[in-house]
Amino acid sequence: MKKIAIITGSSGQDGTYLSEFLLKKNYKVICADRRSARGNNWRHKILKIDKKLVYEDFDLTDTESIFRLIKKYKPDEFYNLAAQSFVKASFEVPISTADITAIGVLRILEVLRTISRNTRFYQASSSEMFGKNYKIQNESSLFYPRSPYAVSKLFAHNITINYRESYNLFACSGILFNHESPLRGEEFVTKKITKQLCEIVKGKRKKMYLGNIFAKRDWGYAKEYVEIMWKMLQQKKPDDYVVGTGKTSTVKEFVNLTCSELKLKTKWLIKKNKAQLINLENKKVIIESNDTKHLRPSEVDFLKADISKVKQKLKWKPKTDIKKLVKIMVKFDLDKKLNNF
Ligand code: NAP
Ligand code: F7E
Repeated sequence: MKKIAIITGSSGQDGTYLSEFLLKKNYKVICADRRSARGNNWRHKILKIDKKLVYEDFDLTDTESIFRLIKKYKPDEFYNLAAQSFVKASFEVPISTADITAIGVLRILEVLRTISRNTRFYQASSSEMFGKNYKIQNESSLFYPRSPYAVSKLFAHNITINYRESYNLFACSGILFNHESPLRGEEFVTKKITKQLCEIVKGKRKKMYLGNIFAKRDWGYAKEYVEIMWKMLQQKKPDDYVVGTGKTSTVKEFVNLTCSELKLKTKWLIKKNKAQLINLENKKVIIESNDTKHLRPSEVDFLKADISKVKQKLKWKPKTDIKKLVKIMVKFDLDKKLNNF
């Protein structure tokens, strides 16, 4: 008998890599998404997994759809990766962000406690919950969320722990730091940088605009982070784990690595908070920073994971550093070669 796993948000970046991972482990994988998210299934097609998955319409704001889905499959494992996941947008649509990203999780937990108590549950928690706590962050660090997204994720995180403790559900949270890949959405800064700088090199774009280039993030490779989601659900006891690389870099450093990968000779001109990146070959400005459109009402300036627990207890550590990650993303955006990502 194949194990059954339901993945919400399966059409997103992590959902796609997790679907591939679980198929390799011989699971029956149920992809629960809004129809609009599925579109032409481009991510699943890139990994050539679209024909192997079972698709179900689903919405985190619709309790009945959650109930029907869980009743139909009684899954062994349930991975909740769906969310309004873009921090900047959460300031524009805070209420729907909370409805999806916070209350959506409670809806799932309520259904599990009512009709499927043996299902093991994974919640996609986020390093954004640490927010303004600017010390290296681990499972016991203080949470200080700085956006409607982060506040919603913190509710989801706490309610997951509460259902574990109150009803003995096997419910775990992975507190994942930023993780990227060629499949990352184009609204996120890493994908925006690699894609748009590739377009500049190919002569398809003149300039790009960024917001705060001094924010620091702990960037890892999404493809290798999905293994840890599965590992958490294979343990004897449910628990929460911080997952990251333990290194941190600024957005500016990510730009520099991308330029160096593209062999672009550049120089930053920095005046106060504003910065411009000059292409030294033709003296043209190719990046303008501090663009108000991309600034947030409140920012998270520093994220860096302490991954001692996951290393020790789950015997997991990241293999891909930021330089290698940039190489993988640039290669994809330059040639659109679909294999081996
Ligand atoms: P993603 O690519 O944005 O995927 C999230 C998916 O959730 C999208 O396919 C989205 O589809 C879907 N979704 C949104 N609202 C929904 C709703 N009401 N009902 C059902 N599906 C809905 O995000 P990701 O990078 O793969 O991240 C996966 C999860 O990990 C998210 O929960 C994210 O918040 C969390 N996380 C990500 C990172 C990271 O660095 N990638 C780090 C920590 C935590 P549509 O909106 O198109 O329907
Ligand atoms: O921003 C700065 C921006 O949108 C990273 C999500 O997966 O990771 C992600 O959230 C940093 C921020 O990711 C631009 O202000 C500068 O400081 O790529 P991002 P995020 O906000 O860190 C966490 C862990 C999640 O859980 C989320 O779901 O880059 N930045 N200029 C910019 N960011 C964007 N998007 N666009 C810019 O032009």
